[in-house]
Amino acid sequence: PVPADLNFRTVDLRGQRLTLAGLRAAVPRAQAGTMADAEQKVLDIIDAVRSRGFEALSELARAFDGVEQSHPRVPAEALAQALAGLDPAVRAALEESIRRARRFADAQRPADTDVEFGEGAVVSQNWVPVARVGLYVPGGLAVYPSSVIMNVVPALAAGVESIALASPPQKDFGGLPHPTILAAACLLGIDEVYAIGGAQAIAAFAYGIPAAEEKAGLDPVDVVTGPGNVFVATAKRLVKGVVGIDSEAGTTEIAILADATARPGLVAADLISQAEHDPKAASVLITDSVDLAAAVRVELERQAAATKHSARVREALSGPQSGVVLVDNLDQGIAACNAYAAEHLEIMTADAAGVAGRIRSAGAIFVGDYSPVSLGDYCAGSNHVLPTSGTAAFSSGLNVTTFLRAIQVVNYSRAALEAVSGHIVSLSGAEDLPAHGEAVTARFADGS
Ligand code: HSO
Ligand code: ZN
Repeated sequence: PVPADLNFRTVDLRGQRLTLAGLRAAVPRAQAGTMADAEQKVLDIIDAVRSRGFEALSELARAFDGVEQSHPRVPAEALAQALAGLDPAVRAALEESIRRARRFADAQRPADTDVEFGEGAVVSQNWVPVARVGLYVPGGLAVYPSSVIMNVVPALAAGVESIALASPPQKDFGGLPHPTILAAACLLGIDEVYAIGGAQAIAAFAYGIPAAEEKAGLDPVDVVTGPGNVFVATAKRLVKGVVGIDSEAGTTEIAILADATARPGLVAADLISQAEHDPKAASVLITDSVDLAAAVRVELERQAAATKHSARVREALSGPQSGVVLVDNLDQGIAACNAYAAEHLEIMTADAAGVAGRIRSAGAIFVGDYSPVSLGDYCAGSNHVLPTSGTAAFSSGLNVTTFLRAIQVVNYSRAALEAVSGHIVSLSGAEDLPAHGEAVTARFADGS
């Protein structure tokens, strides 16, 4: 049900000295129940895909996407055709986005390190890409060719050799993913693309699908990444451990920390830009200015009424996950932002860069009036697959290291081992694991 009026709630924290936990509870956030609610449905989907492979995928495509599907692999011709038919302006935009993302991803590659503890005592750390990844690109309420770039570019920069992509089948496009998604994949040289949506795509990547009759199988991957709705985020959480995942990139969130100097029309436009993704999207304004809050409210009413996806936007802004948080001053505002750990945090204050430097938790930070989240969504060079629902407190946005492992390599000479052999024997004795020590002393025994 779409609310008749916009109901952007107010949370007044002024005069309260809240602890981190208190702040976390006070700032609006989607009820923790959302994922638990999705969990049983997602478990059923994962089970079905694991046990019945292609048969389950085609049933799910019929039920969720309304398409008939005998095999989800997108034919090579369809990829080439989509690129040939791509609007030149969109192609130019995708190309610029790719260039920037690539430069930033290349710059993120960590260097291998060697440490020499003495002559002939060398330990190294080598960054090695995973062998195969499965990248998910959403396509429910909107289609996301930009997410193809955000997933694929860091994987390529990491040196991953086998890359598979999945995106939901679209009824209007003959059961294939949206043509702009196929075109973006083709631009990036990705040819293994599947028309599989939601949790079933994550399950297919994690467990693989065995070849059946004449149907080619889908090899399991090592890492699954990509943004998605609550079902995709829940599925990733459930397969974690079987495969690696990036952060939990669920329903979009924007928080804006603004003071009296902020421009209300821009604050409202940015809150609405992310509310447009999903009726469950979160748009939070944190401010020490009652006047700004009032002016933003007026702008939200005006702009939300006029925008294309008005119903969705109004529902998102009116949900319990959205609202304005009033704080005493910027210090309290910064504390609230750090507690909330937004996926996207915009700073619209005097000295925005100084304030941004004091933020400790956010998926990505957008500094000043000319760095809106939309810039990061499409063309900043940064990644838009970012941790949501507070997981920015311990995880990072998608980047090159998502696809790398750090392997430690130990290479000691005889003399270097001998120099520490006494310590090893002492510690192996202390742990009552004498065979550990004997493995070392055996190397120095007579005749060895
Ligand atoms: N804001 C979304 C990404 C996106 N926006 C794609 C538009 N297209 C999650 O960060
Ligand atoms: Zn967006």
